[in-house]
Amino acid sequence: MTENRANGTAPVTAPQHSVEGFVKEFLRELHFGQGVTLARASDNDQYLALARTVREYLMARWLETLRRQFDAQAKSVAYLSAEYLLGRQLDNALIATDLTEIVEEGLASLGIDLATLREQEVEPGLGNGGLGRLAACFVDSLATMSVPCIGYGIRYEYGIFRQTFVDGWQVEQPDTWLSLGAPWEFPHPEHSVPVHFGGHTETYDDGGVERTRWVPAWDVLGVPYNYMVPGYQNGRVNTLRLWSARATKAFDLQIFNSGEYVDAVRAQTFAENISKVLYPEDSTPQGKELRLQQQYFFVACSIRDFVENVLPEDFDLHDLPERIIFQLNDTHPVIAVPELMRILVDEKKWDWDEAWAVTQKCFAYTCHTLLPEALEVWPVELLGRLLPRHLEIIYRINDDFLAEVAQRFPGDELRLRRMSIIAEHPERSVRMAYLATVAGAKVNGVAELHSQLLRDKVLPDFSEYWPDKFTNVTNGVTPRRFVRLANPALSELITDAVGPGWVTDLERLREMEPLADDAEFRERFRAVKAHNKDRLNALLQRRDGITLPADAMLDVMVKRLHEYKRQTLKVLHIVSQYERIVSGELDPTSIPRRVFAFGAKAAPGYKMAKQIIGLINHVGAVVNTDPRVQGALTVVFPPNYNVTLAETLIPAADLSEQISLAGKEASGTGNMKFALNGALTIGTDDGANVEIRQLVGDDHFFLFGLLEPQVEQVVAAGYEPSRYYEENRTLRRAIDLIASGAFANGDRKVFEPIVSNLLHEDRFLVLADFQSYVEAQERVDAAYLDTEGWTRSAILNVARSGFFSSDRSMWDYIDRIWHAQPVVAR
Ligand code: 7GP
Repeated sequence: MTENRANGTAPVTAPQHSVEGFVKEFLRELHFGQGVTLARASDNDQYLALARTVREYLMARWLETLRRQFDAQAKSVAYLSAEYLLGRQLDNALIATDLTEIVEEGLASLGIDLATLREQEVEPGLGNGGLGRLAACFVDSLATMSVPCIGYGIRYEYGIFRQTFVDGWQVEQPDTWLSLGAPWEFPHPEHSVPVHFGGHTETYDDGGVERTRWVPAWDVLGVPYNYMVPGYQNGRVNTLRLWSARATKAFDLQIFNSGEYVDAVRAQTFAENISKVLYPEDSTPQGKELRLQQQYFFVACSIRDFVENVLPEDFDLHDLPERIIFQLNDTHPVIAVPELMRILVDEKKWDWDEAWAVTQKCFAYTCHTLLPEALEVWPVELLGRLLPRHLEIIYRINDDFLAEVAQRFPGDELRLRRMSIIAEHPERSVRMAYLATVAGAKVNGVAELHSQLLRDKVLPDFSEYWPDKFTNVTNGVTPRRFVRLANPALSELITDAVGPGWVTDLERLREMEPLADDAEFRERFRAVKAHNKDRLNALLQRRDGITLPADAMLDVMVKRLHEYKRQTLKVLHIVSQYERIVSGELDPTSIPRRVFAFGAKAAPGYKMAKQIIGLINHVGAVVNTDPRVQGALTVVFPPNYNVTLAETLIPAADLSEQISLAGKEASGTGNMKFALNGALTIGTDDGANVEIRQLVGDDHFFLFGLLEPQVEQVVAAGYEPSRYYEENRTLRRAIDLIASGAFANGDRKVFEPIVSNLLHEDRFLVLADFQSYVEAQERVDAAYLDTEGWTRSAILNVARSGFFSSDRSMWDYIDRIWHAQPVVAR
């Protein structure tokens, strides 16, 4: 019996929703939970007691939600994701329960400042970037929409590294997010699940039927940790279940018995390594064995958990597709496909075809990339060693599939080779995206352009073979965290204008449109921006000792550091403005003062990305202190960009930089957060920028750069970046300045790799787009000088971006892929 089956017990009631009720509970938690008196409590004690108090308010709803979902026998979404970039939990729980004011007042009555306690929380950074944050937005939306969902993932002991700068260069520190206590998690070791690895397979006679069984060599335990996913003020709380690896008893006993105490303890560490650390690569996976162990570990636990603990005991698995859809968040969980087949065929002893028919209905696959190097492949040697039975199953899936293709396209050998799940070169390996496509009921991209390119360029044979399998669901972001929580001042203004309903029905922002023409409203909107800039300034001073200049345009580029995202293009623009100022060509008082804010982590092994971080910081050090600039340009790069920083940075932004090479950014979700918070976008025709521009209108968006088909042509014609260098004087002078060592105390070698890459390779066409970018930035400057016009555009960006709510994304998934339904009150 698990908590999922809880029913028929006495009702659980939440503490009283009042200041007195809260204070009573809070003191009880402090005294009996933390074991301290108020007088002796540290900030951390107070924070932990507060977190536990707030979660008490959610507990009754959680139990009630589980009971209702169980009773309704409703279809659930099992979101399988190796990453969840959640952000801090406290504030989200407070807005979901509508407790913020009560808590503020209650704490104040005890002489405690809520803001101080908020700062104690270390966000669970269990993701790298867009993919992980999207998963967090999706589970938030499903809870708010009352749709049954379990988010399954890994409880990494160390999340994404903490970034520091030493002399401007990135240095990684471990993220010890659990070290001061983890008040939001509920471990359930009694529901641990064993997971097996290695060994071999053998066949045996099962009453005249030949069957296969897997004889694994070692195993670990998956311990579930449950987290609450509260819906917004709707009385629902869904579950996020993250798995942590532990050594099994059998594992260490064996060695203990042999008297090897030290080896036994070491073996335990070996098992627990599986959930130790998040791989910090984003969009360029490393084919590391531990990563495959992580992937299999969490999906094996999750499927077992759903089948054995969530479903009723007597459930007939033939009906599985009516009760579950496993949504594969990129290819990381795809090993779930052969795992379900193994359970049905080897353990439940079903026929292959019967099992395959059910399996195909239980999975759907979302692709999040267009970069060929980001498509996961696993060497057959590795997969076979770690999961021998799964490899056999994959071979069989592939054989059956290719036989089918051969029937439809007789004699088309090349096609078979192209479509095979097994690649032969450069080494024999399993193409996980192909496996996901063959097994999935649906395959989707994450923005219109991306889904189209996915069909036409990444999986063309498959989309020809199964045209109906492919669909699009444009990404979205949760308005709870990214507007309501992150931008209270704007939220108040919006609520004044359209009422409170927008938080769960974001299209209602449209009703604000006429107010763009109201001078008084524009004044209030500007006051909100100014307030948010003050708030950012205060945070950066506290956090990093950075002071922002007053009255400057805030131009922001925050996202992972990747060459395709083209942070280098923005640096070149900054350097060229600087060069033009110091050479006397540009009068610094003739342009609006700008702060160029960056936030970006580089994968620790990605050398070029780390170089670019060094360059940004070194350019900043020179530009910010050169008196000739007269404060017209300021570069700031606060380290360790994360969800928490985003929540203060994005609401303050005037300009959002979305400047990837067309055809490379699958969607982007930062772009949506900025538009919703009233920043204008300068961007290429890429990912969801395309849809943002269509919705907000060309007049309120600064478009530049080659279009995707043009990129193809330029590359096909033999792209020569040096030609742009030679022909464009501004560009040449900017690059020369970097090459001269001006940003490295005269040392020409420091940034030589960047310069030479730009001049001789430039895979992402930075130089080709430079001129167009500079011209768009000139339009930005001119537009910003027209204060009223700019504000009008900013308001229209907010009013027209309701489409980008992740609630809408969820309805699209439900409609096109999942066919699940909300469970409403009985
Ligand atoms: C990202 C994409 O780069 C971004 O464009 C998209 O908005 C986001 O997913 C959510 O769909 N991809 C990743 O973060 C990632 O790790 C692995 O992709 C293939």
